[in-house]
Amino acid sequence: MQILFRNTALPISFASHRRSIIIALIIVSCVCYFMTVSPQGGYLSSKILSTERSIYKDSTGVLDVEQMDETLLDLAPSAESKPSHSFGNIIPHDPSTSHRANATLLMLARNSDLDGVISSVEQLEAKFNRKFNYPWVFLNDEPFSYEFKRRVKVLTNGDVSFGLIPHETWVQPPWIDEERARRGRNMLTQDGVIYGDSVSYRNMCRFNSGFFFRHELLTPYKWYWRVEPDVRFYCDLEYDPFVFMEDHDKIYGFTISMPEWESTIISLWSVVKEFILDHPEYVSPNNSMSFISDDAGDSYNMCHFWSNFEIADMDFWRGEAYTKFFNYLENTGGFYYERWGDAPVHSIAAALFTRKDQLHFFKDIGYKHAEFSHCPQGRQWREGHCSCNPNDSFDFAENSCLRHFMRLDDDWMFG
Ligand SMILES: Nc1nc2c(ncn2[C@@H]2O[C@H](COP(=O)(O)OP(=O)(O)OP(=O)(O)O)[C@@H](O)[C@H]2O)c(=O)[nH]1
Ligand SMILES: *[C@@H]1O[C@H](CO)[C@@H](O)[C@H](O)[C@H]1NC(C)=O
Ligand SMILES: *[C@@H]1O[C@H](CO)[C@@H](O)[C@H](O)[C@H]1NC(C)=O
Ligand SMILES: *[C@@H]1O[C@H](CO)[C@@H](O)[C@H](O)[C@H]1NC(C)=O
Ligand SMILES: [Mg+2]
Repeated sequence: MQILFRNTALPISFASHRRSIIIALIIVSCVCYFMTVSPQGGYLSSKILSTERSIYKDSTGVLDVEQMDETLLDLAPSAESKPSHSFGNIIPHDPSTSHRANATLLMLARNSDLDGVISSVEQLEAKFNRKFNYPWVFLNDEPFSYEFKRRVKVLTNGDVSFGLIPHETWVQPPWIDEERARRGRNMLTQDGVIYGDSVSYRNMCRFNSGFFFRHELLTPYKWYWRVEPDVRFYCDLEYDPFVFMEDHDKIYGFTISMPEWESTIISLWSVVKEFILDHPEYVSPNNSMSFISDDAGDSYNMCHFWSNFEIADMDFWRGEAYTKFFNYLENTGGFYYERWGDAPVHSIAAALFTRKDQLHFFKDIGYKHAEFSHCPQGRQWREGHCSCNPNDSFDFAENSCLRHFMRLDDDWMFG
């Protein structure tokens, strides 16, 4: 099953070999169509289709299983779930199946995260991706073990790739003054800040801030959904959030927002302000400054989108504004001298360099990371069959930044 849904497009080099096959398949499809105009509907049609599939395969003997299944799926991409009439159309017009976004699911993980990885993938597959079959990309600063790949690949029908992170985009750069970095780590450790003394956590934050979207396994894609080990997805998602983002001209989607530990980003805001002064041209006239500042940009209020969940447009990170912004931050060494997180870095950029209507609160996606969750309310909770307690949602917490996001609506226009 691993390979069945891998490609929906015919590779051009196979096209001529397949012409006669396609003609034969059109005939098969027509036969299916007439056979399935029957009271039993879709279930019967898929049974017949799979029978036809194997008959056809036996009678040609030249195609391997992978090619065969891809070809059939081109013509009937939703054989299991859609009513029979779609088979008569050859190219189905159902909008839920005919358009897929240029998107991937993404997880950074260690081999030792395997149990948590399986748990997260299992849930996202069951709640969403079983119907959409988006590919997964897993990245690691060390090679994934055979066992890791074997256990993860089996969880999805989508394509799965496992990538190694280039050394120079992961480790502390040689120009960083290690003595100064060590003083910074000691200071945070004394303050009792989580991961205060961790270099690998800093590597991770810097990689997620400036490099993941340039990894060769991600450059083929525009959209990503970031997933972490050991998160929870509470609700069924019946629509495609990537297509939603595309159709509504969105750039960045989140579920939970909260304040950052101030001591991890002591100098970040002053660097941001310098950047804005140097490059006012990148700041959107309809920015979300009031999400990240309570005094019109003088100081940072620490609010950020919690980046362990992100559905976003990598072309924004790859664009001129963010590229210059990241390089500006990188050159200060703040990722190592302090402990700048990818969450405030992403959030500040998304708030300043996009229009506020390009940020999206996925209030219908029930999600939990560590001890914080977002649970949909009312109709969305019922229709999503959500397993979370709607009363237990970080949205209502004193230190949630959701009200800062909501007040963007009040400023002017829409959110
Ligand atoms: N390959 C690799 N992945 C890492 C490393 N450190 C963190 N990650 C991954 O980066 C993401 C964030 O790391 P976490 O340790 O979960 O950090 P966090 O979410 O801020 O903190 P928690 O509340 O502990 O989850 C997760 O997907 C981790 O699996 C590392 O050293 N190597
Ligand atoms: C997907 O998006 C990436 C990044 O924008 C782009 O380079 C690539 O050509 C796109 N692929 C398709 C099939 O549109
Ligand atoms: C900003 O919002 C205003 C008010 O809705 C709108 O008229 C204007 O076109 C927007 N500007 C940009 C650059 O999007
Ligand atoms: C949620 O809170 C309300 C009011 O406090 C209470 O009446 C209700 O029973 C709670 N629901 C659940 C599912 O806990
Ligand atoms: Mg985590």
